[in-house]
Amino acid sequence: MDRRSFNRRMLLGSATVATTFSLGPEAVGTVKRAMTARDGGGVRYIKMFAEKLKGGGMGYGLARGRATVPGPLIEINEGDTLHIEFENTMDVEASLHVHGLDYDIFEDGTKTTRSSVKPGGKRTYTWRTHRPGRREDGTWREGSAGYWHYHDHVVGTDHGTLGIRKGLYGPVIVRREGDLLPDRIHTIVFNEMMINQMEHAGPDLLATVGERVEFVMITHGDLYHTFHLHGHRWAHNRTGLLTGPDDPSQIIDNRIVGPGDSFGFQVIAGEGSGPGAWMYHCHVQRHADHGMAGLFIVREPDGSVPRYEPHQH
Ligand SMILES: [Cu+2]
Repeated sequence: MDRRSFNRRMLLGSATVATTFSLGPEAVGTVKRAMTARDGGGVRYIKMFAEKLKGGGMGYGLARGRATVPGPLIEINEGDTLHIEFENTMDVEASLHVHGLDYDIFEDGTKTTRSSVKPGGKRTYTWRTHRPGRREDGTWREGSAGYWHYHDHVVGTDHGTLGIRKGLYGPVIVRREGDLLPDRIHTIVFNEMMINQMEHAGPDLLATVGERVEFVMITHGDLYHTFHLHGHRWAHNRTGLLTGPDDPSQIIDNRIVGPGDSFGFQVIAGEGSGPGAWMYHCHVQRHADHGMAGLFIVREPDGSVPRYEPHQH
């Protein structure tokens, strides 16, 4: 197959061609099945460190000296319990506060519940999750599955305002059994006028055409924004995916987001639109003009990205 026909067929979204690409010619004719999340119910242990970064920032990391902004992705399944041994290596009190999950009152990462950690101190936070199900009164109870996030709640003020501004936040994904697993995950955090703590430009996010790419989008700070992605769209529901032909969810490519919000979705990179350096940005014009924009770089299978070439006459 020459490259031109290969790419054209890739762009039509044929699962068979995707299999050809990933497994080789002998797999032609087989159907690629997306991997799905398993049921939870496990108990997991991780370590988390809060650290000062060069340049005055702060970040969370899974090991000493490895802090990043955003902090590390925590990915668990509904039913799982997570114990986090948290160590504060900084010279100011810090904490871990999570959205969306279950935790006891003395685990919420605030000073009022004495669940913050002194400089140089340690403590364990326990986060639990639950599957959806029926309550005893017959009403339906939601499950924990969702695109959530964690952040500091004590640095600077009793609401962690300075900690968040300096980078103490990160993504949490709780998956439901059967949820589709992506080929790659990108986290985008709007924080004041920054994207992932970068001023005047967001990070380049890479993918290869045909990959299932998951975005986790979180907002912090004092401003409201809109998140827009070029050339791709998603469903306005828990997963960002339609469950079938009768799913009434609205399809969108632009979503208003405010402080403390988080959501996520999956796209097939370049589906229907092809490879290219697709822009993502805040659609508040003043914010975009300030530099709240980055590129979702969808490469050809050979790694190249189509460039704009002016026509020669
Ligand atoms: Cu904005």
